Amino acid sequence: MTISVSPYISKVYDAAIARNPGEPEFHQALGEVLESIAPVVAQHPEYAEAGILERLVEPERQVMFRVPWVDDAGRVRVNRGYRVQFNSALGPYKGGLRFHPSVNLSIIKFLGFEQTFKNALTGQGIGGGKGGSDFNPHGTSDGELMRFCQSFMIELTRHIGQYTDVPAGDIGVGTREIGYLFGQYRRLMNRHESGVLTGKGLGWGGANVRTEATGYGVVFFLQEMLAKRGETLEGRTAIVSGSGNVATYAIAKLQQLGAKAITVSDSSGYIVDQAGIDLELLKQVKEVERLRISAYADRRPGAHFVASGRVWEVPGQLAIPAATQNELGSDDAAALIRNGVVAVAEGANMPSTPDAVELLQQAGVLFAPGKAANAGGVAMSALEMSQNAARERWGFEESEARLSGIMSDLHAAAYDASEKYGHPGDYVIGANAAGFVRVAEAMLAQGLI
Ligand code: NDP
Ligand code: 2IT
Repeated sequence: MTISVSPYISKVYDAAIARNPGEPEFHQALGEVLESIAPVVAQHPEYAEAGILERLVEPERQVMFRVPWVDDAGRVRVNRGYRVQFNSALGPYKGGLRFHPSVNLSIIKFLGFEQTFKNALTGQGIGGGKGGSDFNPHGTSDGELMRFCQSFMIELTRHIGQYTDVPAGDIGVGTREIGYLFGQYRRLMNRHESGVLTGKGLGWGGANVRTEATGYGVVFFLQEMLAKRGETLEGRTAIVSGSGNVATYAIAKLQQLGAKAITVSDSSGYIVDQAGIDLELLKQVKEVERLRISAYADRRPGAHFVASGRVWEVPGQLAIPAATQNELGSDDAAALIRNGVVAVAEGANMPSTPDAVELLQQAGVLFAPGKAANAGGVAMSALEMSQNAARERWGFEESEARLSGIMSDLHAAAYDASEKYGHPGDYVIGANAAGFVRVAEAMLAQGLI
């Protein structure tokens, strides 16, 4: 993307950097969004007059708290908990909780900032927020995990509610963790408030297709982008990183639509399986037995595990980074381009560095940023909230059809905005612009908030 940024935008950006020192991921997200909405701000002087950008880059509320718990050896452990409530102009704060040792304020703020525009783009009534902890779920027992979740929720309870803030899962937080969190919330509040958390189990308020929604949504978005160029997924080979919730269900949908994912990864390395990833084995290794990904290769003839190197060096026409932020850099983008990649769709949040995005776009590769491509998860969370409020449960097929419709609308909104603001087919500009306008208009209408 080559666009010029106005002095107003530069001033807001510089002030935000100075006010939030030592937060590189937050700075990166600020830079990406502020740069790409420059054409919108140029057409709307009223946004500058109302100080919309100065307000948008400042979270409405940030909570950090101590989470004490006792491990199986009887030792006291202390983690740090976070909830950053970024923007509630469009609805209750909404966004996941991440449990990973790398979690810090910068990461939670970048995620909450991005979430605000992603959620706006879904067209659902949800604001943006994010939370989590530097707790490491790897190597902890089920009892330790439960005690940690209960302690975390004792504090988080004060800040959330179905009309206030509705957390869900993210890295390290799936249905098991949501269960322990929900149980503790219910106990503390003495009310069965289903809509306070999403990603619940199907037997206790969860929604069909929420588990699958992010991965399925990424592939629906990919399908829409390819269709715009008269192409399909059929017969394509995909390079996928990660091996958690998003990666697993992206691979599942690729298979259903006639494409083949040949890689998965985790923080220990990656798997290449030219026959196509065996989904049942992947789920057995990662979800059921919770092993490292190398166990997949031990049990699958023809597959091999690579402990060093980069998954992006494996040739394929599609790429879906679905692990974590900044996992795809400029060398990786160059390798993908060399190997003939046609499209990259971000399953993770901000997995590609700015240099990598620029290289891919310059090479004419279709590029879907996370806030568009992975928005299916949070969109389905909003539908889980609707079902909870109405005490209803929709069937799997109906839910999947709604998800597919939302991803198609979202693709159209991002594409149309890319055209409207002078960069047709640039989904980074399109997604940021479309999401931003919805939030900015609501903030303007609601006065100085
Ligand atoms: P999971 O915890 O289910 O899986 C995460 C995967 O990424 C694991 O394979 C993990 O490997 C790997 N990973 C995590 N951190 C790192 C790291 N620092 N370096 C290398 N590998 C890493 O998480 P999800 O699948 O839910 O989330 C994946 C991405 O998708 C995240 O960026 C998340 O923010 C984003 N996302 C998730 C949504 C959801 O609904 N779940 C919705 C939208 C976006 P290991 O086990 O070795 O850590
Ligand atoms: O990044 C994300 O959009 C999520 N982790 C899902 C958030 C949600 O509230 O479902």
